[in-house]
Formats: sequence, C-alpha cells, structure tokens
Amino acid sequence: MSDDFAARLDEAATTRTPCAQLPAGLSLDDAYAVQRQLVDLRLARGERSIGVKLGFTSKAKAAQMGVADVIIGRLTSGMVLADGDELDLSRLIHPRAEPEVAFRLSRAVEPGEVPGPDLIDAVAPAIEIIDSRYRDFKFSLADVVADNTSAAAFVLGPWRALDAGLDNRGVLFEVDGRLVASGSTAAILGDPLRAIPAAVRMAQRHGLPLTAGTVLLAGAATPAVAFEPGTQVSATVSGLGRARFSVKAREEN
Ligand code: 0L1
Ligand code: MG
Repeated sequence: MSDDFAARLDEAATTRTPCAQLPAGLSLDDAYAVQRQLVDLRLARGERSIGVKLGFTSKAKAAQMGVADVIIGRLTSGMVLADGDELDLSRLIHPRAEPEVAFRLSRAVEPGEVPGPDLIDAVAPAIEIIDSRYRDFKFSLADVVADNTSAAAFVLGPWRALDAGLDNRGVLFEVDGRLVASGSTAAILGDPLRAIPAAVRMAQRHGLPLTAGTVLLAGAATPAVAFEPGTQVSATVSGLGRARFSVKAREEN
C-alpha cells in the first residue's frame, strides 16, 4: 500500500502534475512509511540523504492544522540549491518559499541520546522551498507527512559558529528587495534551538538517519510566500546573514 502511495506522490513530483489526497484514515505511522518509500525512490535515482527538516514549528501553522506536535521530513542532495543560484520552476508544481534557520550536526546521534549543545557545530540563515504534490496545496496531516512534508528545495547561507542565543532574531524576507514578510526566530518553537531536541526525538521515533554533517532545517520564521519567474528572493536573519536565490525567468517562445 505505501508503495502505491509513494509512487503516486513521486509521479506527481516528477511530472509536475498535482495528485489527489491519500485516503482518509491513514495513520501517522503509515504516513511515515510512505515518506520512507518516497525518499527511497529519490535515493534509488542517485540522490543522497543529507538532512532533515521540521514542519509545523510555528504556533499559527500548528493551530491551522490542529496539531500539537511537529512533523519531520528528509532533505536529499537533489534538493540543494547553492546560495545565489537560480531555481528552475519547470521542476516544481506550485512552490512557495519560507525563511528558516539551519543547523549542522557535528557528529552522529547515539540511539536514545538526549542531545546537548555539542551536537551542533554551525548555524546558517536558510530558505526552504516547499511544493505540495497535492492539488491546490490541500492536505491532511497524514497526507503532508507522506509527501515528505512538502520538501522540494533549500538554500543555505553562510555557516557560522553557534556562539550566541537565537531566540529573538529579526527575520526579513524580500523579493526583488521588497519586504514581503518579516518576523522573528521566536516563531520557530519559541527558540530555534528547541528544534534540535525535537528533531532528534522525531528522527529516533521514525527511524531517520542523523549522521555527522546532517543539515537540520529548523522551521519557518514567517508564512511561506509564492514568487514569480525572474525575481530574486532573499532571507536575512539578524546576526546570521543572508540566504538568497533567483527564480529563472520564463522562456520566450
Ligand atoms: O516546512 C514546513 O513548515 C512545511 C510543512 C508542510 C506544510 C506545508 O506544506 O505548508
Ligand atoms: Mg519549512
């Protein structure tokens, strides 16, 4: 069953054709099994597993979905967009971008470990590009977990040592230099550092790999925004710097 649902989601992504939601009643454990199969299809095509991401880390989004806990998804090498590079919309259905904070793991996480501060060796400003494979971006909790939490692409700004608190840094999200959203890192679980034990807990529960060098996208600091071809998108996190990408212009016929 999970194979069929994973194949449906994979086809939606690879053909850029949004699909129907999965049948109601799918349990969260079943949804994580679909996610695993879906990511395995990417790995079988040669991508590497390079990180994890959390979703529903803001009170507003959790309330909107009626959930009390975060969800976790996987990041693969095929989702990496280098800082400043061009995003090709022909690979995506109806993408949106959100400003985030990223962490890098200094070492592998031991089974059952409760992480301490030594687990993180660097922090960076980041942008996540989400792209639900479901029609009209509509999904249930199980749907979005199965769809690898809408993960599509991400950009990391410069890494720096984690040498100060992160709990209330200003975040500016701009398109072509125009402010489209602003917020604070406090929107990420009250403090992005809380994403570290949350990600470890969820990864251990659902069997996701946490090796040295794993990237963790901690969650969004503002609502996600849609963007147009030919624009420049940037996220600036106070004291951390900026991540940015440009959106490939539409080709003239
Ligand atoms: O990264 C996120 O917070 C997105 C989680 C999935 C929900 C969505 O696609 O909006
Ligand atoms: Mg996100």
